Amino acid sequence: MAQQLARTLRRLPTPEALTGAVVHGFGRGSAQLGFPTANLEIDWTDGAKAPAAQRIRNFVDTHDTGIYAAWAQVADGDDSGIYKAAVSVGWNPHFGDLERKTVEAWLLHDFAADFYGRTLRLLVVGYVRPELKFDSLDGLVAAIRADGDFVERELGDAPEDDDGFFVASA
Ligand code: ADP
Ligand code: RBF
Ligand code: MG
Repeated sequence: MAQQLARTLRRLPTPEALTGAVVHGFGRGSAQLGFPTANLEIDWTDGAKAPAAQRIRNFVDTHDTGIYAAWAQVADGDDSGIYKAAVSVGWNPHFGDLERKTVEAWLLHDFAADFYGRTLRLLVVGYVRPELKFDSLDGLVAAIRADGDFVERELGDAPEDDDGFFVASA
């Protein structure tokens, strides 16, 4: 059932460049689902913020919740490669216990180590599908795997218009 989920890549008018710290979530990604997701720090306070924090807030406040396709880089980590990522934005309705939206990126790459506290750069290029509640955990797991396959297939070899957003690798 989950595999029949309709996916299209709806390109954003201009890619969204998001830069923020990787924070801890519920620890559910790897443990329960088998997919680690790097959760982006979001500043929920009102008032003035640094430009990067403001950009993340604007993104979650104005964009549809759902699954997005992105390019991603842990610029200050041991592995600063630029990789494709399937990004979940919203409420994780399958679990239904979030008090705030999250932005979580599953980078389609095997990292040798965790990168909590590092800076994640996300260039969000398109919308894939809405977030859903599934009949079972297996349904959600199958959908996430298929999202990864979809993003892997739909994005090219390298970001086309990153405008110098990604930091050059050493
Ligand atoms: P949490 O709920 O704390 O986000 P997860 O189980 O989702 O826990 O694991 C996420 C962490 O795993 C990330 O913050 C990152 O440090 C690490 N990680 C390792 N490989 C990846 C990857 N390919 N994509 C995303 N995060 C990864
Ligand atoms: N959570 C949902 O509740 N419904 C979804 O449809 C959903 N799709 C996801 C797709 C991808 C590619 C990723 C990485 C996550 C998705 N999630 C979804 C979020 C998932 O519940 C969350 O990453 C884990 O709970 C760990 O925080
Ligand atoms: Mg996570």
